Amino acid sequence: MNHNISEELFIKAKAMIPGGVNSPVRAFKSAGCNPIFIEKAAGSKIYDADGNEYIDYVGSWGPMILGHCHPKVVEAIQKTAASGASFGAPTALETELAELVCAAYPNIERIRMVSSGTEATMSAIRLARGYTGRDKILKFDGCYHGHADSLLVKAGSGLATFGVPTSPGVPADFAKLTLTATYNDLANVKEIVAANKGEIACIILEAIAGNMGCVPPVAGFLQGLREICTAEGILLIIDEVMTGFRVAYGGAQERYGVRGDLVCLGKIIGGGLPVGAFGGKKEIMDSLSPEGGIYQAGTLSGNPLAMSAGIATLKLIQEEGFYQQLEEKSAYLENGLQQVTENSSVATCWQRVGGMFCTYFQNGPVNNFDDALKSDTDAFGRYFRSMLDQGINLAPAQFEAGFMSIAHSKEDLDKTITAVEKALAAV
Ligand code: KE4
Repeated sequence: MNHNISEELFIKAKAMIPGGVNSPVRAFKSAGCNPIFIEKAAGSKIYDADGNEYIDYVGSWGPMILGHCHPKVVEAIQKTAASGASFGAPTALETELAELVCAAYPNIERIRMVSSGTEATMSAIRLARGYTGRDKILKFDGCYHGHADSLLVKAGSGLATFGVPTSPGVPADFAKLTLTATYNDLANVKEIVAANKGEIACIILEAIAGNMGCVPPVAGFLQGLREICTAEGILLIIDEVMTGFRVAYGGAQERYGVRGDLVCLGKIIGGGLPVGAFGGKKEIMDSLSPEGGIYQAGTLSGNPLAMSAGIATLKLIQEEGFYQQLEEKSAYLENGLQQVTENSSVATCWQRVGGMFCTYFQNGPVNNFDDALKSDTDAFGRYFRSMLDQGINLAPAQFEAGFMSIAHSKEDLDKTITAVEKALAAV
């Protein structure tokens, strides 16, 4: 494939934008090649600046569950834009999207819109701290909840239960308030909670960890966290920015039957436009300004354009049979890939929940971040580049999830399966 124009655009971008991208993963560093610059998209396809066509399994990192440029979503955005993009004042559209989301999540009695997943989790954590009067939080290694300071933290060394920054610019004293545990390890959570009794405001997790590939919760893990939080007065924050409306209309909480005290959402509820949200029990949410004293705000929070895209998207995906179709497409791809990989000498492990999935380059299984780190990331890079060259756009990093859309056709899936066979030979 010819990428001359993308290469030129990358050089120009790097002259103005750090790394040439507005979000690091887009730079393809983990893929071992320069990024493609996208010019347009439609359905399951994206098209780069050189006119190359790709079957897209990134889908803007999850939002494009309907496929790109769904006519009804485009129409909703165009119609709203003709009346004004943003007013900095309340609109009925915000309440309409709030009603749709709350109808899908019985544990969300009140919800506030923001403009990114990071804002949603950052705000939920401040709310949990203000509501409980406690300062410490607990997260899981390998889970990503956006780039707020409290969340760019990893386990401290040795027996230290406090966290240390994963990024320069996060004060050590701040990171110390973030405890980190091993995903899917309830015993580890119990020992950390016991060592910090009465001091933890919240436990935050991805109910399906989509930022270390695709790691489902083991049986009893979510329920165990729920019981610990209830017993200890800790708020359980379930970050469904990625899984919300992805693995079921009611997200991972519908799938696994465990309810958080607070829920964070994003991606699909914006239909590709900037929307995040956090919500939960009225008693907790009403602690937020202007009702309560916990401050949280945003100029473009709930803006009409983004609300319109989200409303149009949720109305379409709540239609009868949508998730059954998505499951059938995802299972078809999985079965095809399993057959191909069974005949390959390359060690791979495929993990999937609904329309999100990951191919790990190792034998697996992957139940936590330490497991995920055993993957052969060089092999992933060679595989990724071969798939891209064959017109398949995968998530450009081993520790990311891929996403199915309802627009992917059987022809797309068959082409993908064939491409995998050739790509594994290149690994
Ligand atoms: P944003 O601030 O990027 O909108 O959302 C942060 C976030 C929060 N919670 C979860 C579970 C998430 O997956 C994310 C963001 N996901 C990544 C993809 N792994 C976004 C891609 C990127 O950073 O460019």
